[in-house]
Amino acid sequence: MIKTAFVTGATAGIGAATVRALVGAGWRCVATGRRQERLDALVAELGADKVHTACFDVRDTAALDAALASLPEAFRDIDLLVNNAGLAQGLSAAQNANLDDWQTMIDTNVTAMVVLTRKLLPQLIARNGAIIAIGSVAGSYLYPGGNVYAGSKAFVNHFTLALRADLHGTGVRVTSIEPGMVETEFTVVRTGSQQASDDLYRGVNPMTGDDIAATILWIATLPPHLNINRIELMPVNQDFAGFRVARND
Ligand code: NDP
Ligand code: 8X3
Repeated sequence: MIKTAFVTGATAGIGAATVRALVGAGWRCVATGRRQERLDALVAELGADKVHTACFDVRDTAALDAALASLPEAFRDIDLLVNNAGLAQGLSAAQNANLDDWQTMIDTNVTAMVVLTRKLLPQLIARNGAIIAIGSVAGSYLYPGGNVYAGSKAFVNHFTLALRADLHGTGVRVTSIEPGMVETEFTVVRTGSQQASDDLYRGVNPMTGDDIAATILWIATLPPHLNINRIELMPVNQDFAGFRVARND
């Protein structure tokens, strides 16, 4: 039987790669994001029988409800929710940060993610489905300027693990994927600068959206008795040694 995934943030980076990987393995995907032309390109590439698109802002609950209500029959029964849409905005220290950036990250990474998850849980339970969320190493290892992004990703990591406890006995599998540096549009969005993004990833040999998508596909296709709780990935050239001291003299 063909399975169906609901992938948020499918217009770029990890989400777009995930749709390609899942469709390549025979799945159907509901692909979401705010850029219709990117969604249209996925359909042109992969086929309307494999990809249904829903163009909306995940922070807009009414638009989410409309998108869910208008899913065509072939895409209505969701077996896998990939909670991927998210962003960082800014790298300022907390004391200088822009409050609108903070609100945007909380609304997108936290609030929209829990709302969508809550809405899909009944049918995921009914179908013995699965949830895979893209948290981040930023939720575990802190760095200057991470502040609200780090907090929002710690929330994603922990909320996802907490779901496992509530879903005990339902057969629903839940996984928190926590990547380090993946070269996508993430840093362009965070900084507003392609140059800043190029500078960050230069010489690092960072992970790619395809690397994370392959991990998602692997987890999604494991035997149903097996649950990967959390998985942390980094490029070899990134690590987590981050302690600093400030001296008073
Ligand atoms: P990209 O910027 O390439 O992709 C982000 C995706 O999220 C886009 O498809 C974007 O779609 C979507 N999105 C953002 N805001 C909204 C919104 N309000 N409504 C609907 N869709 C939205 O970044 P990545 O692929 O790297 O990021 C995917 C996830 O991975 C994020 O949650 C990020 O925090 C996480 N992550 C990324 C890492 C990295 O190093 N890149 C590392 C660890 C985690 P659109 O703009 O069209 O709406
Ligand atoms: C982003 C991961 O390592 O670029 O979630 O901060 S990192």
